Amino acid sequence: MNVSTKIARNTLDLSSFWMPFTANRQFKSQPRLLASASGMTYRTPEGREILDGTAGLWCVNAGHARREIAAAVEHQLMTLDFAPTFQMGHPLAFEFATRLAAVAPQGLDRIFFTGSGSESVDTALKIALAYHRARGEGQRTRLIGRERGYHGVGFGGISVGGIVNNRRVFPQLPAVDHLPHTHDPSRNAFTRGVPQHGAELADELERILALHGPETVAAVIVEPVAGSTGVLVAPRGYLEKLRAICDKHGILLIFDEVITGFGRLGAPFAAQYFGVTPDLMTTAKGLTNGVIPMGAVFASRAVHDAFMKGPEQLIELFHGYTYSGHPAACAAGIATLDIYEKEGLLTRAAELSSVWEDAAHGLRNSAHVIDIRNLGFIAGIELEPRAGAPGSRAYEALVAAYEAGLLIRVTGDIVALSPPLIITEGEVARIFDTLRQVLAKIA
Ligand code: PXG
Repeated sequence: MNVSTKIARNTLDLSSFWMPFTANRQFKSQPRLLASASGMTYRTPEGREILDGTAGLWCVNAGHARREIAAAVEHQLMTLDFAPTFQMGHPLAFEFATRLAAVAPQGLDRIFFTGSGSESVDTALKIALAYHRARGEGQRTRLIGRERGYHGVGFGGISVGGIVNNRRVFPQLPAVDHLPHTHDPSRNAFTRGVPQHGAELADELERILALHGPETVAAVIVEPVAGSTGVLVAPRGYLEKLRAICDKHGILLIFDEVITGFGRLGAPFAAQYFGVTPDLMTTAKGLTNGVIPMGAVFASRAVHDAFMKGPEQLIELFHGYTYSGHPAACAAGIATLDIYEKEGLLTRAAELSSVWEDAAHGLRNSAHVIDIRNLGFIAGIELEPRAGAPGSRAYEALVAAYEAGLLIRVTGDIVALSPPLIITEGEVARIFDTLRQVLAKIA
């Protein structure tokens, strides 16, 4: 047992760490700690096993403690720990980009590295604006997001995002509008996989474009499956319609694949799953199996090549991060891709998705459940909110699940599940059996 697993809860000072997206005082009065992890399983400091139903935060797609990744990172740190990528280069960044281009949706083979999903989103929005400027259409300054969208916490991301609590306190980019969200329980409740109803909601884009003038719009950004706001799957035909409307008006389409990328739906990316190719795609999380922070924006040749004009000694895009293409992150990413390829993980969710789907929908008659949604290795289980106390029931489910040995995520009164892609059929059953018992126990 290593040092961290020996730290008992009551000997640890919790006061200095200001925790992100957490009710700090509530947490610190009743902490839930994870001290080590391997494969599908976390362990608490006391050594209790917690089955990882969420791949950490939708990121540990190849499972925990992968020796190959750790070895690659250690080797890289002792070979080249850091090197700038501004006006300099190191081999691994080029190698990783080439490897990513090979699994990318057709044509999205120009890769810009970032440090996180939020940075990927802000990078993609800036590339879209600069792309139009480079083509002599600098009047295209407007960005369109969607209600209930989550695109991280940068000022760009919260502006195009559609989560009210993430927006209300902070100033927004000035020229942004939002599509309506696609969640329609009156027609789509308990849908297995892609919902049948709602493609017509994409037509709202035409209305928004008519209002602002389509020639003022730079880009539309959506998640193919909204994760953070509770597993909202794009309805059948919806993404195709967005693609067609963007093409008609010369607007770039951005898919935010921070969650759906790297095998979550049973294809390498949602673009391939849905058969719709965006112009820009944002990723992070599963890019490095979550173990070293990194993001990447995939751009089409057309977008990239629009910048490669003018005098060759001039910087084409005034944007980048100290950690763009960090050597240790590239090493982790290449080792992660090796695992994904060797173990077939980028398509494994397709093989087991019916097992996952049946198990998820097996909760249909469980206590409090008012909707179940799923795609690939994602499930959303919506609970009836308590009158006057929205979110309290799901929060209690989170606490009870942790006590019962299962890690879940909750958002509002929705339970979200997204296990590592290495999950076995037995572990799928365990997740939903445990959750059924948890739901039966809470009021
Ligand atoms: N876009 C999408 C679609 C995301 O889901 C981000 C951007 C931002 O990524 P970073 O790396 O900056 O956090 C995300 C992040 C949850 C949860 O429980 C989801 C995210 C992060 C934390 C929790 O739903 N997604």
